[in-house]
Amino acid sequence: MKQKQHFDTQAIHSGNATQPYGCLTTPIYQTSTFTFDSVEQGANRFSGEEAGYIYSRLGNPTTRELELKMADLELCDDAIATASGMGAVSATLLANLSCGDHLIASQAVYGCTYSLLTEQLVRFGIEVTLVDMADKQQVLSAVRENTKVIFLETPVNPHLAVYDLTFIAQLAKEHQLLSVVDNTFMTPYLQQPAKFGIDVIVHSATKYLNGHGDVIAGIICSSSEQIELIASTMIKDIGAVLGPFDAWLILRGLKTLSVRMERHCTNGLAIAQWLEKQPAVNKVYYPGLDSHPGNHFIPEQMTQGGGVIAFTLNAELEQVKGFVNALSLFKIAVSLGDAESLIQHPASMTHATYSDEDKKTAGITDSLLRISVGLEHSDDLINDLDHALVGLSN
Ligand code: LCS
Repeated sequence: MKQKQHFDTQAIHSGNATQPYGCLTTPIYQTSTFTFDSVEQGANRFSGEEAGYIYSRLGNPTTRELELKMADLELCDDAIATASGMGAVSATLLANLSCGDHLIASQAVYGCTYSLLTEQLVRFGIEVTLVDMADKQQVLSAVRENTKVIFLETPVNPHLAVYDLTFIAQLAKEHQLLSVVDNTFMTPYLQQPAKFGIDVIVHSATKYLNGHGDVIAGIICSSSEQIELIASTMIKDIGAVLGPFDAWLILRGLKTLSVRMERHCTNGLAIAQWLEKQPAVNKVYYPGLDSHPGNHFIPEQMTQGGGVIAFTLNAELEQVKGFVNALSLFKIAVSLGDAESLIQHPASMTHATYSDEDKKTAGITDSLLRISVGLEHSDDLINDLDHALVGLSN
C-alpha cells in the first residue's frame, strides 16, 4: 500500500513522472503539437483508442504534471490547468450552467468574478443570485427549482469573511447542486475544501501556488468526470489553456509552498496583531485574529489565517491615499501571494467593477485597504507601516 505522505513531501514529489535522461526536474515540453507514427495512430489518439498527446491545447506533459500534483494536493481525482484564475472560474461555471439555469454566489468575491457573474453570465440567460454566505437562512431561501451551482470564496477577497464549507457542501448535496469553492487565498496547504465535501476547487495559480509574481494561471480540481467535462468542452472549445512554461514555473513554486505559506502566516498574524493596536486603524480583518468572526473556523476548516489582511483607517480618502503613497517596502500593486509585500485599494482597484450599492453590501468602503504580506522580515514591514501611519497623524 502506498504510504500516506505529509503535505510538504507531496508538494515536492506527487504527480512527478519518470523523466528522460534522469532529469531531476520536469522538462519544459515547449511544443504546440505532437507527431504521430502513422495516420492510423493519429486517428486512434483522436478517438481515444490510444492514449497519448495530440496538441498542447488538449494536453501537454509539463502541464499534466502540474495537474496531477494539484489533484493530489487538493484531495481530488483530477485537475485541469487554465490560462488564468478567471479562466478556471469561467470554465467551471460555463461548463455546468446553461441558459435558464440559476447560480447562487457570494455577494463578496474578487472584482472580475463579480463582473463575470453580474455582466457576462446573464448575457447567456443564466440567472444569478448574490447572497451573504454567512446568513444560512438567506442561502437556503435562494435555492430554486433551476439552481444548479453554488459558488463562493473563503476567505473572501477583499475583506476575508470566512464561510462554513460543511454547511455549503451539505446544502449542495441535499439540493443536487454543484458546490464550487475558490481556494486561492488559502491554497491546499491551509485548507482542503474536498475534505468537507466540496465538489470543485478553483484557484488563481497566479498567487500563492506560483508564489513569485511572474505568471498568470489557474487550476480546477475535482472528480474525473467533472474535469473531463470541463476539459472536453470549455478548454477544448473555448481554449483558456495554460502554456507549458507557465506550468513549469508553478511546478517550481509548489516545491516551496509549505515553507512560504508558513512565513506568510506568521508575518500575517504579527502584522494583523500590530495593526489592531494602532489608534489610527479602525478595523482589521484577518481570520487569524481572535476578534475575527471567522476565527472559530481555525484550525478545523483552515489551519491558519493566511497572508492577506484588510483594514480600514480612521481617515478620509485623501489621507488613506497619502498613507499608501508613503509606504516604501509595500509595493502599490494588485495581486497577492508574492515574496514582495503588496498593498492596494479595493474600492478603486480590484473591486472597481462593483456597483456602488453592491460595494456597500459587500463592505468595500473607501477607507478599506488590502495588504498581501510577503516573505520579508515582519519587523521591517511593521516599521514601514508605522512610518506611514505617523505621517497620517501629522
Ligand atoms: N479568484 C480570486 C480569489 C482572485 O483573487 C483572483 C485574482 C482570481 C480568482 C482571478 O485570477 P487571475 O485570473 O488574476 O489569475 N485576484 C486578484 C487580486 O486580488 N488582485 O489582482 C488579481
